[in-house]
Amino acid sequence: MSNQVIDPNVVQGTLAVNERIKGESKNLRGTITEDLSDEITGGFTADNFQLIRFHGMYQQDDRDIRAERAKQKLEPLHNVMLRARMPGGIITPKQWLAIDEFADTHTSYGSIRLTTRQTFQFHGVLKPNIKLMHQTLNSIGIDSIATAGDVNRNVLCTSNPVESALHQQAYEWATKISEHLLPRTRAYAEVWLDGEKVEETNSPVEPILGDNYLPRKFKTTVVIPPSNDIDVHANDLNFVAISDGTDLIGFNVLVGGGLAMTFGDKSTYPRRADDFGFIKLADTLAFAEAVVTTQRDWGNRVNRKNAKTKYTLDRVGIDTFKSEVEKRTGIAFEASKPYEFTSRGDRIGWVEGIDNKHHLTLFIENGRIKDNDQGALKTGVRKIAEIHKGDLRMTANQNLIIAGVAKADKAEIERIALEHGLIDSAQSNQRQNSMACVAFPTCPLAMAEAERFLPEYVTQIEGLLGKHGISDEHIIFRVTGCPNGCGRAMLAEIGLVGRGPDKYNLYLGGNTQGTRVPKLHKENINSAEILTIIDELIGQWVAGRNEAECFGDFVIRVGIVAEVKNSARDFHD
Ligand code: SRM
Ligand code: SF4
Repeated sequence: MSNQVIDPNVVQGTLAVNERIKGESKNLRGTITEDLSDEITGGFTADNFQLIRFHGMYQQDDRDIRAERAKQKLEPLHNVMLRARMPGGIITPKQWLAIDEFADTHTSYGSIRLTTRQTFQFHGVLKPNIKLMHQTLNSIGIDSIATAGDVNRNVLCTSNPVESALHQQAYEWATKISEHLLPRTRAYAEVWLDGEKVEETNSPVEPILGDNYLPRKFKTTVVIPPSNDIDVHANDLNFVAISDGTDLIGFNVLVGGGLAMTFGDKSTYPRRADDFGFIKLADTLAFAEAVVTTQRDWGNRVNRKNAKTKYTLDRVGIDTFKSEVEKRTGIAFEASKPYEFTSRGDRIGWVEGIDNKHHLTLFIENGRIKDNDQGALKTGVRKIAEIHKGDLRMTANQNLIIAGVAKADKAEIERIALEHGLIDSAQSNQRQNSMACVAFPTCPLAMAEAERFLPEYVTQIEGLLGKHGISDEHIIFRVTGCPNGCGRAMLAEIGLVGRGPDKYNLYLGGNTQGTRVPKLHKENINSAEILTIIDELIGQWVAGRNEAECFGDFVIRVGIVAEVKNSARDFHD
């Protein structure tokens, strides 16, 4: 009889295919190098299709031309999307100029796409240019290690440049956490940077992530209240900055947020993160590691749809998970310190920091930086980068901050921004508080349009706000092209989730602080039907709201949708 001890917190069963792929990958090397020199296909084969994700890339093709190529008996025009690692989203002007040039010369879309996780993506890089891309990035101090795959992803940090001292400290922790949780394998350097092949003799190679890496993707933030601009409840692990007024003294730790679901599978749901308690600053890395290793050991490796930390917490119980983290650190959580979130959006326009520097937040619709008929945004940002002496900051709302501008340089930067359509005083609050994921044509999982659909649709919502006499107000409105939730519609006051061409589920009832998951109101309806519903609801809100009551609070108070209090129990009710 076997005397193996079965851990009751581990799901038993046949392991998911990805577990074999990771286990056999020689710590993420696979046969990527061999695939790179295969000129017969523009794509990556079998396991390597998954493994390149751990190096920050996804294989894609342009879905607008997929059917046409199939008719011509051609394989899809394979290319890769790259996502850079940028803890806290900070990039220097010199780095910006280099990525701007690469986007022009080596990507099929000629754009830089700012993401909802404070970094940028290149879309449409062909196989012969992939190595050059990594080497170009490396030459300016940027990599794309672990921005995708079953690892800890890009670590977010509140963009706030105003309270510069506190931001600097929080940013340093975001960077330290990112570095601490990175894979230790040298696979990235070997495959992309022609790094020397060194036998990895340590066993395990990955002391924190484990040689099978994590059961699923893992997301971490450092947030500075009262701004919740990085949306903590979308993330597995959050460090809420607590200060004594001047300096950071520690963090409240929130665990188990996440927004994805699968239509028709009630065991999946968007979920808020739970409050575990306060930790001292010096213990931050120990706690980050303990949460990650607990999820590593207890996360579901049988069913990837139930593999994220949010499901582990609901399966084993919050108290069990929390005690395990305390056991692994040898330190108990203290009672949480009080804090409050009051906003989520970026402050578009100029603000002055306590360091007397000026900061200009540019609203970039859907994060797409490109020159086209509507404006020369890309040229404008490049011209600013050519003269700017501070840094640039990508926000988790897909916007860009020109940070640290001296008073004497303000006028010239503003002139360039105005000239290139980067500042538009006619832009409504509604537009500035609306967001969509990428979806078509690059995302292989998209069921409905999102990024290409949003601008015109927001114009129609602006019309409705005008009709009801509240043009200056806004409702947090977000669209995602499928239920994976990349545009964070599952934390919006009005969220649209794509089901098929011009078909969406309509969710209502998130709030302005980002602390509530919305609830399904109507299923599988088209955008015109949704507009009629929104029109009627805005009318009711204007007529019946309490003072300063946001749209999401109103629809719950008057019973249009029920409040989601505990996702596992009541999201699908
Ligand atoms: Fe995402 C997959 C784009 C933020 C949940 N996401 C994808 C892929 C890579 C499609 C794929 O797997 O082939 C999309 C590529 C589209 C393209 O062409 O660029 C994609 N996700 C994005 C971005 C670019 C959306 C954007 O408009 O900015 C965001 C990049 C973030 C980054 O820089 O790392 C992005 N994704 C998110 C978020 C929001 C967040 O993290 O704040 C979520 C919801 C939060 C969460 O994780 O619960 C999110 N993406 C997903 C999921 C569902 C994960 C799950 O728990 O099941 C997938 C699919 C998957 O992993 O299987 C996915
Ligand atoms: Fe693609 Fe869906 Fe994510 Fe949108 S939400 S980018 S459609 S995976």
